[in-house]
Amino acid sequence: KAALFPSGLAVGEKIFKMAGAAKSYSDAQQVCREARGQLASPRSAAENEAVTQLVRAQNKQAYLSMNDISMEGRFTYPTGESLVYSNWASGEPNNNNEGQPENCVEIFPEGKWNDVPCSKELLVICEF
Ligand code: GN1
Ligand code: CA
Ligand code: CA
Repeated sequence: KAALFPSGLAVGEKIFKMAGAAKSYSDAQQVCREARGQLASPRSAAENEAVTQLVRAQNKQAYLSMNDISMEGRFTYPTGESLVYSNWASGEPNNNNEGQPENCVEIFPEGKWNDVPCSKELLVICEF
Protein backbone atom coordinates (compact mmCIF):
# COMPACT_ATOMS: atom_id res chain seq x y z
CA LYS A 1 0.00 0.00 0.00
CA ALA A 2 2.77 2.45 0.95
CA ALA A 3 4.37 1.87 -2.46
CA LEU A 4 1.39 3.60 -4.09
CA PHE A 5 2.46 6.94 -2.64
CA PRO A 6 2.94 9.32 -4.45
CA SER A 7 2.72 7.87 -7.98
CA GLY A 8 0.08 5.16 -7.68
CA LEU A 9 -3.68 4.98 -7.20
CA ALA A 10 -5.99 2.05 -6.52
CA VAL A 11 -9.52 1.94 -7.95
CA GLY A 12 -11.51 -1.15 -7.10
CA GLU A 13 -9.29 -4.12 -7.96
CA LYS A 14 -7.03 -2.09 -10.25
CA ILE A 15 -3.84 -0.16 -9.49
CA PHE A 16 -2.51 2.60 -11.76
CA LYS A 17 1.11 3.71 -11.43
CA MET A 18 3.07 6.46 -13.16
CA ALA A 19 6.24 4.93 -14.62
CA GLY A 20 8.50 7.91 -15.35
CA ALA A 21 10.09 9.28 -18.53
CA ALA A 22 8.13 10.01 -21.72
CA LYS A 23 8.35 7.28 -24.37
CA SER A 24 6.97 6.21 -27.74
CA TYR A 25 4.01 3.81 -27.65
CA SER A 26 6.00 0.63 -28.29
CA ASP A 27 8.59 1.58 -25.66
CA ALA A 28 5.80 2.50 -23.22
CA GLN A 29 4.12 -0.89 -23.81
CA GLN A 30 7.42 -2.61 -23.08
CA VAL A 31 7.92 -0.73 -19.78
CA CYS A 32 4.56 -1.96 -18.50
CA ARG A 33 5.01 -5.49 -19.87
CA GLU A 34 8.39 -5.82 -18.14
CA ALA A 35 6.65 -4.80 -14.90
CA ARG A 36 4.05 -7.56 -15.50
CA GLY A 37 1.30 -5.00 -16.14
CA GLN A 38 -0.07 -3.16 -19.16
CA LEU A 39 -0.61 0.45 -20.19
CA ALA A 40 -3.48 2.22 -18.46
CA SER A 41 -6.86 1.08 -19.81
CA PRO A 42 -9.58 3.09 -18.06
CA ARG A 43 -12.84 1.17 -18.49
CA SER A 44 -15.10 3.49 -16.45
CA ALA A 45 -15.42 7.13 -15.40
CA ALA A 46 -13.96 6.21 -11.98
CA GLU A 47 -10.90 4.60 -13.55
CA ASN A 48 -10.51 7.50 -15.96
CA GLU A 49 -10.61 9.93 -13.02
CA ALA A 50 -7.83 7.99 -11.27
CA VAL A 51 -5.63 8.10 -14.38
CA THR A 52 -6.46 11.79 -14.74
CA GLN A 53 -5.20 12.46 -11.20
CA LEU A 54 -1.83 10.91 -12.04
CA VAL A 55 -1.61 12.85 -15.30
CA ARG A 56 -2.67 16.11 -13.66
CA ALA A 57 0.11 15.77 -11.09
CA GLN A 58 2.65 15.87 -13.96
CA ASN A 59 0.67 18.31 -16.12
CA LYS A 60 1.67 16.28 -19.22
CA GLN A 61 -0.21 13.83 -21.41
CA ALA A 62 0.23 10.06 -21.01
CA TYR A 63 -0.46 6.99 -23.15
CA LEU A 64 -3.46 4.76 -22.75
CA SER A 65 -3.20 1.13 -23.91
CA MET A 66 -5.74 1.28 -26.69
CA ASN A 67 -5.04 1.65 -30.41
CA ASP A 68 -6.78 1.31 -33.79
CA ILE A 69 -3.79 -0.22 -35.58
CA SER A 70 -5.67 -3.38 -36.68
CA MET A 71 -8.67 -1.55 -38.10
CA GLU A 72 -8.82 2.20 -38.60
CA GLY A 73 -11.49 3.74 -36.38
CA ARG A 74 -11.98 0.65 -34.20
CA PHE A 75 -10.05 1.22 -30.97
CA THR A 76 -9.35 -1.92 -28.96
CA TYR A 77 -7.70 -2.95 -25.69
CA PRO A 78 -4.57 -5.14 -25.82
CA THR A 79 -6.91 -8.17 -25.78
CA GLY A 80 -8.54 -7.04 -29.04
CA GLU A 81 -11.81 -6.20 -27.28
CA SER A 82 -13.57 -2.99 -28.40
CA LEU A 83 -13.89 -0.07 -25.98
CA VAL A 84 -16.48 -0.33 -23.21
CA TYR A 85 -15.86 3.30 -22.14
CA SER A 86 -14.40 6.36 -23.87
CA ASN A 87 -13.83 10.02 -23.07
CA TRP A 88 -12.77 11.56 -26.40
CA ALA A 89 -12.18 15.29 -26.59
CA SER A 90 -14.50 17.15 -28.93
CA GLY A 91 -13.64 16.33 -32.56
CA GLU A 92 -11.52 13.28 -31.60
CA PRO A 93 -10.54 10.74 -32.72
CA ASN A 94 -9.71 12.48 -36.01
CA ASN A 95 -6.85 10.23 -37.23
CA ASN A 96 -5.16 13.36 -38.51
CA ASN A 97 -1.79 14.80 -37.59
CA GLU A 98 -0.97 17.00 -40.57
CA GLY A 99 -2.07 14.20 -42.91
CA GLN A 100 -0.36 11.40 -40.89
CA PRO A 101 -2.52 8.70 -39.29
CA GLU A 102 -3.05 8.66 -35.53
CA ASN A 103 -3.55 5.17 -34.11
CA CYS A 104 -2.63 5.61 -30.43
CA VAL A 105 -4.39 7.44 -27.59
CA GLU A 106 -3.22 10.13 -25.17
CA ILE A 107 -5.03 11.36 -22.07
CA PHE A 108 -4.82 15.05 -21.18
CA PRO A 109 -4.51 16.48 -17.65
CA GLU A 110 -8.22 17.33 -17.99
CA GLY A 111 -9.03 13.65 -18.54
CA LYS A 112 -10.12 13.89 -22.18
CA TRP A 113 -8.65 11.61 -24.85
CA ASN A 114 -7.06 12.36 -28.24
CA ASP A 115 -5.72 10.01 -30.90
CA VAL A 116 -2.05 10.72 -31.70
CA PRO A 117 0.76 9.19 -33.78
CA CYS A 118 2.23 6.18 -31.92
CA SER A 119 5.67 7.78 -32.33
CA LYS A 120 4.72 10.63 -29.98
CA GLU A 121 6.67 10.61 -26.69
CA LEU A 122 4.29 10.58 -23.74
CA LEU A 123 4.30 9.71 -20.05
CA VAL A 124 3.77 6.07 -19.16
CA ILE A 125 1.11 4.88 -16.73
CA CYS A 126 0.85 1.14 -16.13
CA GLU A 127 -2.03 -0.75 -14.58
CA PHE A 128 -1.84 -3.89 -12.47
C1 GN1 B 1 -2.90 18.17 -32.75
O1 GN1 B 1 -0.89 19.97 -34.07
P1 GN1 B 1 -2.14 19.59 -34.82
O2 GN1 B 1 -3.24 20.57 -34.66
O3 GN1 B 1 -1.88 19.20 -36.26
C2 GN1 B 1 -2.86 16.73 -32.32
C3 GN1 B 1 -4.00 15.96 -32.98
C4 GN1 B 1 -5.33 16.61 -32.57
C5 GN1 B 1 -5.31 18.08 -32.98
C6 GN1 B 1 -6.59 18.75 -32.48
C7 GN1 B 1 0.54 15.06 -32.38
O4 GN1 B 1 -2.66 18.23 -34.13
O5 GN1 B 1 -4.02 14.64 -32.54
O6 GN1 B 1 -6.38 15.91 -33.19
O7 GN1 B 1 -4.18 18.76 -32.41
N1 GN1 B 1 -1.58 16.12 -32.73
C8 GN1 B 1 -0.70 15.64 -31.82
O8 GN1 B 1 -6.64 20.06 -32.89
O9 GN1 B 1 -0.90 15.66 -30.63
CA1 CA C 1 -6.47 5.89 -36.36
CA1 CA D 1 -6.18 13.42 -32.93
